[in-house]
Amino acid sequence: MMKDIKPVNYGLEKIFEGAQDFLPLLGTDYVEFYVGNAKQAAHFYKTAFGFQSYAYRGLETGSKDEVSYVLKQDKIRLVLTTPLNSKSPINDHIVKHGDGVKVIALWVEDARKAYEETTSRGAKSYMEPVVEEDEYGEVVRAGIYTYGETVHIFVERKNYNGAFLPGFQEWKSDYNPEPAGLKYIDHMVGNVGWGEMNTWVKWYEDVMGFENFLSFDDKQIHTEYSALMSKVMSNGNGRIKFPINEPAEGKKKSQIEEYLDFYEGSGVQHIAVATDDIIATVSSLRARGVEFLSTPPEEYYKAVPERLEEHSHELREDIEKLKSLGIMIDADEEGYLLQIFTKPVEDRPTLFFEIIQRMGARGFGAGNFKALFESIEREQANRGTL
Ligand code: TYF
Ligand code: FE
Repeated sequence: MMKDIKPVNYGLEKIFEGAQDFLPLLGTDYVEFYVGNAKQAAHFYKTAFGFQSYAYRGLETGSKDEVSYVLKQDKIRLVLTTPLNSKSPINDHIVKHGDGVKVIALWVEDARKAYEETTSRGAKSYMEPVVEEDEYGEVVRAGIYTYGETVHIFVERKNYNGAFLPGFQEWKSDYNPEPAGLKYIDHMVGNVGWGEMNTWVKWYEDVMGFENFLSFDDKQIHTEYSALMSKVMSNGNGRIKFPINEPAEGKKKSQIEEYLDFYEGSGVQHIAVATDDIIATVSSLRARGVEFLSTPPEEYYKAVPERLEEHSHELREDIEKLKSLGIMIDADEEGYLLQIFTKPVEDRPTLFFEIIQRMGARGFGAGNFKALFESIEREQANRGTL
């Protein structure tokens, strides 16, 4: 008998008990990018990834120094912000890092308490609690720094029913490409400098009450040329998962070092977004011009049945179809998962996206690491940065 397995969204049950109760997190509220040209970036995320116009602030709404476009697809909200003049401190971020993620915003019941609990445990303040209000209600936000210049903003929405946040207006557009089936953010990965991974693991434990629920060392994550280490941090209800990577010694330059060189410091490496139909999603994204890493070689697909072991018979999707789209397949004790990675979405080889469909598996595709890193190294070789 075939087990009835469906795409799953973990994070609806407690995965560990304990100290995390000081910082209950309801989910990812939004992800904000600082970019050189938000108008064009918004067009790209609509056209290529199927995001929908949602909210806006700019000159027309009284925002004189910055413009932000908010895009939405199911539970995912992206904010694209650009400066309107040379005075804005956002310029410095863009000069140093290029386009990239500045804010990982977390949805909380009590933003003041989240700020107090984390700063009293050693977090560096980014923004003291502020109450923002308009005719649609009230939002409280506060922020702390994490790795590099990246920040977490705690967002408390007290029955707020305006467009996104006070200061924004609804953004209605005549151009509304079809969504691509992206549902929610599964995880967001940070790259940190040499020897800094455990510092940030401890920071997420001590300051945020997270736990290290999976680890990969350089013995597991390496190719002929390069290596890296990764530890996955999770909050108590599993809704927020942040793997942290650091480079490890190899014969050539690892992708993590390449990122750190081009981002000029630690930052967000990839955003993994979940779909419950990866074949439809990836077909649509490819047709819209999203570029993915090169497809793993023939031997990779030949080895799928042995990699999946007892989960092999659960595979719903046609391997030939997955292969034609370049989608990778891995399994752990609980089920299988399907995943694929885009090329970097800006000219610096920094941030990229992962598309993931979990069919029971809670892991991160460790069985795919070798094929994945070899694909990344083919790109690095083309860029002359391997
Ligand atoms: O998030 C993860 O752990 C997987 C695999 O540089 C991965 O998506 C790990 C490291 C990396 C790229 C992908
Ligand atoms: Fe990932």
